[in-house]
Amino acid sequence: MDVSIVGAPFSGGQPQGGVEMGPLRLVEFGLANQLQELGYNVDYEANTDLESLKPAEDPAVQNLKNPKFVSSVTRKLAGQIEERAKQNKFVLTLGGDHSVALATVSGVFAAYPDACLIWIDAHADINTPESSDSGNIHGCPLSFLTGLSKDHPDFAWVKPVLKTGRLAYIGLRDVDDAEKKILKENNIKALSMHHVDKWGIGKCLDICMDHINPNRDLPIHLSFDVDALDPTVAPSTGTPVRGGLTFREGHYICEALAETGLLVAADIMEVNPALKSEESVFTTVQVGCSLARCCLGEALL
Ligand code: DIR
Ligand code: MN
Ligand code: MN
Ligand code: MN
Repeated sequence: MDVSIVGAPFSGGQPQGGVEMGPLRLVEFGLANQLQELGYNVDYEANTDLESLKPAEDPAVQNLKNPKFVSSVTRKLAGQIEERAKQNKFVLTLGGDHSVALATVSGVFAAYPDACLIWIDAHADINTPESSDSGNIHGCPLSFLTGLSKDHPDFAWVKPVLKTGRLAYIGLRDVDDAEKKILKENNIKALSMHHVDKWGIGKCLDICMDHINPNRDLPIHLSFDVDALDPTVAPSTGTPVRGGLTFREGHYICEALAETGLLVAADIMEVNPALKSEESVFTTVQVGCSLARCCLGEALL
């Protein structure tokens, strides 16, 4: 399989600058060459022109900040991702903040309508415009993608491609009250760090897969927010939360999904090279690259 790396150098879904430098740092670290060494043909679209989509004025609409900028960037990236997925390429999207999942899930599910989504994150990212306290769109993509939010004018283009029964989470530990209600009411498989402690990462992933991919025959999309990892493992990220996944637990998820042979796309999101020390940035970029390689089978014997 060929791999298409799609850079998403974008920070408009949240207030902290720097996360738009994530993709370039991951690529400068050697990610494309590393994947070539695993035997893949690799192409890379850097998308260095996203700033040109920034409107002169972009006031909050229904409480969401930068709606026009986020919408036009994610809409553009969704088209690129769909095109590559339809060419049977493994699409590896590098964030950028997690609002970019509006693009990755829209694009991947346009190519694979029966896919399922595994979301690795400290946060549930399923706020509606109404429920979001922050107004940051990186906390909302899943409410649009599942159709739980549907009347925001700037996101009318986002189709409800994701059934709630095809979504599962691992790593949660900072979930808003309104999001807890949404997860419960929609019966979404949501495993927190408590479940990882209780059952171990292997059983947690099996439980998720039994729910969203019971016959192990559906394509899988992984969206990995590096803040799912413990801040000691991935310090340079915008909203770190203590008590996260270990280095091995994070890698296990990627390795086990690669092992299924069903993984068709992965997102490595929220690497912010402007935060913390240069050593922290190195650690975070290094782990981001290593997760991506494991998604593509590096650790399989
Ligand atoms: C919070 C934090 N739930 C929000 N979300 C974050 O802003 O909606 N997501 N940090 O990654
Ligand atoms: Mn996230
Ligand atoms: Mn997060
Ligand atoms: Mn946030």
